[in-house]
Amino acid sequence: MDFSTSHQSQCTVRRADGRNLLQLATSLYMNNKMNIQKALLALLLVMILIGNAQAERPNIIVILVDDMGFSDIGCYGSEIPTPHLDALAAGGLRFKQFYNTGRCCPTRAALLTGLYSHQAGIGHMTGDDKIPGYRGFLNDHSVTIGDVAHSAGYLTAITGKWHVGSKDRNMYPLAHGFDRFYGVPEGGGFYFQVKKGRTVVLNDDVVASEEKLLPEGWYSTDAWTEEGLSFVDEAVTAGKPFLWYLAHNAPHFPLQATDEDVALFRGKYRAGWDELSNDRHQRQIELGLIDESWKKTERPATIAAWKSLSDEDKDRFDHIMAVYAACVYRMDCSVGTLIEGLKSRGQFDNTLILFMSDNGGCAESGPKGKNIGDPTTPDSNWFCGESWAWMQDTPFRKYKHFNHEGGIATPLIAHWPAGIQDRGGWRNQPAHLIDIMATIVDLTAAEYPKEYGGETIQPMEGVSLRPVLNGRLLEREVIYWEHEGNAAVRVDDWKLVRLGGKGPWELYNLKSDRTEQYDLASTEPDRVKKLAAMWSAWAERCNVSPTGLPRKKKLQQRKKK
Ligand SMILES: [Ca+2]
Repeated sequence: MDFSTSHQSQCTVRRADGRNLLQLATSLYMNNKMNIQKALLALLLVMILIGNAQAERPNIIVILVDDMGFSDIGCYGSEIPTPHLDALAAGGLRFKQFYNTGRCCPTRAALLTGLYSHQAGIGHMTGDDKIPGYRGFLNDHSVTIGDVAHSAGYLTAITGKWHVGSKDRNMYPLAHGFDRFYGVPEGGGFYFQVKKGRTVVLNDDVVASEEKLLPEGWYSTDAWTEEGLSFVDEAVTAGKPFLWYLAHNAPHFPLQATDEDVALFRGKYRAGWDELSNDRHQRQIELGLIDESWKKTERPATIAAWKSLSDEDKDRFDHIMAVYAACVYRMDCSVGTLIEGLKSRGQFDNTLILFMSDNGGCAESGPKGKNIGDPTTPDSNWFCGESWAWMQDTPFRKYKHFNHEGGIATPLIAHWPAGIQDRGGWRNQPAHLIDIMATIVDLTAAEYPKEYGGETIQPMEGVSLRPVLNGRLLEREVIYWEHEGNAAVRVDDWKLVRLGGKGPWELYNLKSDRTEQYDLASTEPDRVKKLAAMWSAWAERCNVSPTGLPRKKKLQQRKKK
């Protein structure tokens, strides 16, 4: 698809509209022999019309993908073809240093509320540890982007994976500011057919469950996109702008894809993770994403050298990665459906599309990965595992769960023809999911509430990305992380990070060492002390357990006392 050509034609239409209005005013004057006063009035009307068109608030689509590594799309170095995302990048911006929280539920909580996830009650997953930072659902002292955009007159919709509380309907999207919902309240976990413990819900109605199966040919990635476009139709009919949070479960395990899509990639991964990771790294350097001087993270000792594997193992691993690539490829195809859907509805030019992943590559299931059953059918359970996750996070250290760059760094593409002038540019400003709420408040001209539903609402933690979209600097002081005891704080180019609640602090200068290879903690003890004190004060302020998730055993002991 030649996106740049289509995009230019969109801009031409906008300019032609303005010219046509001017021509109309002139011809009215000439043909009807209007007096000067009437002509001036007509011109004034034209100027007001043009002014209104330019000031029109944008639609906003936030696309979040699940468990996708930093280097898994073409415009961030991948060999997986992602032409539609690449086209968005070419027509918009890519961020080099955008961050998530390192895990599914906390990322969703931070994105939705503009708070650090512990402040919203989701420091871990959806289990309830009965303490404020770790309740497992969005608390009453937070509002969502749905609440805020709805209050500003937007139609608000979510499709796909919710996963921020589902024990009762008060935790569902419609109770959190969304007008429309089509997706899975309990999380993702399937592509072809609803699995045990999950439901597919339309607004508040269960439309698929174990007892009421999905139709033959249903595929989650396509369904989230197609149903979302029907919500766009509703907004267009109502004459409202829309906010659409499109939360894919792809490419999270269990990896499942059609025969046709898997066949596109089968055999392509026989080159192995050593060679393909190097290829990705080289492309990242050529793209200007990664500095050549940063040392690429070496293959951990837990992962076998590709050349040491038997032919049988190579074939097995090739098949696993082919299924993962098929999931990413199909997700990109759905972005193509989205783009075409917006264009055919005349909504493409003034829509801000943001694309990101909720955490880094997933090493769960260990270096061997998992391949149970046939991945082209619902009853299968395939995982990439650590070996491919290392390649997916090229050139960074660690994976999902961790606060090293491999866990928390994600692509961020921002595309908005009417609002972003720089086509194909890079942005190097560090930014975080907490900034999405502030950006939405800014662009929708909403008022972020101090009180909501009779409860006090915590102030937003993030800053609007609007300045950086047009080349100005963000006023950013510090970003914090904590998940399962893994923790980090970043101020300017300095990052303090640890592995686990008891791990020693490591210190890196990300300008000279983004890949976190040279720990400067022992040579900069004062800086370590200062940043660690900042982290502790943040943990105290934001309901973060200082050494990680409080274990149930400890809670039980506390109850006995
Ligand atoms: Ca995830």
